[in-house]
Amino acid sequence: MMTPTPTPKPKPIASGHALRRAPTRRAALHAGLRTALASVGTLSLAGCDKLSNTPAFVDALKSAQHLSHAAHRVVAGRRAMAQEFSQADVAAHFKANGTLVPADADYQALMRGGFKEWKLEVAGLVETPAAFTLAELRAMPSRTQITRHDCVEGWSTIGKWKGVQLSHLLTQVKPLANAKFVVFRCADSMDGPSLDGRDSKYYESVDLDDAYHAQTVLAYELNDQPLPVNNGAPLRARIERQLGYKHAKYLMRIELVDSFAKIRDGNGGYWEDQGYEWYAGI
Ligand SMILES: Nc1nc2c(c(=O)[nH]1)N[C@H]1C(S)=C(S)[C@@H](COP(=O)(O)O)O[C@H]1N2
Ligand SMILES: [Mo]
Repeated sequence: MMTPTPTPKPKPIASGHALRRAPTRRAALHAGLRTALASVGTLSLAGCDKLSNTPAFVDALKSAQHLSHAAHRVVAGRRAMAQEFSQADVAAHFKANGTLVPADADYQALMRGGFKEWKLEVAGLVETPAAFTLAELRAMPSRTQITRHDCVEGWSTIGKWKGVQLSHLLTQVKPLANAKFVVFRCADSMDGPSLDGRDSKYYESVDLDDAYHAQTVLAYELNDQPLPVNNGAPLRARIERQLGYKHAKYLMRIELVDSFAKIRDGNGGYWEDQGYEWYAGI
């Protein structure tokens, strides 16, 4: 059976919140590229010009996100693996993007302390909420994988990640029967430290298929080194079957929820609230 997916709700950037900052260059770039990518997808179907003139066909294109989510489920199944590469494919330098060093005071303090005081909270719809130190996470069974990171801005980098499978943590905290999504809460504010008092921290979410997927790891190493701050230290998510913006860096808390309708603008992620697709399948 298909899991229910949130309806994609494209909407204008920066709508609603009078004090919200103007769209950044990055937001515009991300949005522009998505439009470009979408039209490439449409072009490959342009031969079917009779079809493409019918309103039903246009509607079908509009629901492409839904189809791609469904197709992943039906054709590939929940266990389909993202491609893994060999050591020789690993790029000399893994590009960093988005926040490079969170300016937030609480993160800065943790960073100065070498993340010894940092803990990952796991809470929400679980039987036994817990918090894990980095040392505790490192002592758990680990998975190492060499994968290609694809950013919506049009670049890719192959890197080697080591971390604990999210499924391992979930098994420990025991999600309740009504839990449907995992929400990742990050340390970095996207609008500078609380411009208007509104929470602007980066966040993301996945469904339980991706949460329990073998390649979904919370990574503390990149290319055999402790995860650099630029790439999300001390811990970042790897969601290998989806685009770069799903891979939340600077993890602070993980919440099991039954819906993200009441979280921030209700679209399941920072970029999703700016109009991106929630399901960013590659
Ligand atoms: N917390 C946080 N996570 C984030 C981002 C961010 O700005 N903040 N940017 C996202 C985007 S758009 C990409 S492409 C990747 C970049 O990861 P990297 O810096 O390791 O290349 O992180 C994603 N996760
Ligand atoms: Mo990205």
